[in-house]
Amino acid sequence: MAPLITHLYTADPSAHVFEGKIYIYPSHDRETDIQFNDNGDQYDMADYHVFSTESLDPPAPVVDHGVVLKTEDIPWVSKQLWAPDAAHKNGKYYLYFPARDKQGIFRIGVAVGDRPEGPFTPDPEPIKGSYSIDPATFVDDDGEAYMYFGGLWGGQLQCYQKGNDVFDAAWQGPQEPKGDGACALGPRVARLTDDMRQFAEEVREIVILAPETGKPLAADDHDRRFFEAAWMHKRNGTYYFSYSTGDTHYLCYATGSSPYGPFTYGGRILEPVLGWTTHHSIVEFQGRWWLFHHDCELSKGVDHLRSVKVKEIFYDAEGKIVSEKP
Ligand code: FUB
Repeated sequence: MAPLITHLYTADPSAHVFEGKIYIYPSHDRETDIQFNDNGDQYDMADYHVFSTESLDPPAPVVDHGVVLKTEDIPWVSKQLWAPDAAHKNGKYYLYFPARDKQGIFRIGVAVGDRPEGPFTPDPEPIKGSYSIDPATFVDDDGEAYMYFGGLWGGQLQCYQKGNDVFDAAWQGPQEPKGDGACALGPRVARLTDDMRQFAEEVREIVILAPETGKPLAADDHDRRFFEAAWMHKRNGTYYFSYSTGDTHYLCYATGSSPYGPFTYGGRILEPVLGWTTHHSIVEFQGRWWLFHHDCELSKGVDHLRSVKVKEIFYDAEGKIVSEKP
């Protein structure tokens, strides 16, 4: 499978169908002298481009709409524009992005525009009460919008074990709960206000259950526990929460009957790719379902120089995600 975009390095693709086209909101990877570490410092991105295409099969050219937002334009940001997402509601388009604030703490910001390809004007402050990384926004059939977010290690999710408002600096870096009896830390969700610019409620932790026990996944279950890259899609009334397992490099999903969960682990969507990170989105386009993801083939394995790809996915009769047409 060839990369969709070859003139830039792009990663963490959030794909949406707006105005009958596919729009892709990815991270824009760049070269850096920063040494690789497990805190992710080498992912030192400084702006966002938006891309669009009219067809995936047969493939049509992917249009680069240029830079739509950059670090210098966002008053609260110090560095690291990581995985973004976008949403459309009330005639406006919203670009959500995580970045480190001036104190080095990841927050989530929003920028607003009139068109899917931007330009986007950032709010001067991050979303109040936001923390960690990888926002994914889902607008449900009833018009309510939810933001899913969170990421372990460099993403700082493990620093909030004492509460949403308590950043515990002792947990910074590549660490997380472990050992007998420890439950995996869950991704977070909050409903958004009608104007899509704030949380409408206290942030909640999502529980992912092991199907064989009905109990929350264990912290040591690195093949299945949430690490980062939250995504939500809905099919036939079922909510599919998907995510990366980080250090075991799988894309997995879990299903439930409410946008808040709990979700029951359902299986893998993608096996490990070349490169440390794996991150994705799932979107229905022209009656078929597509997995956007990234790998490091174009950079020949440089972990922080990634490229966006797409492949079709399928569902079996029970609604399980499968990679071949049943
Ligand atoms: O692109 C920077 C980070 O790498 C993202 O926020 C994570 O999901 C991982 O893909």
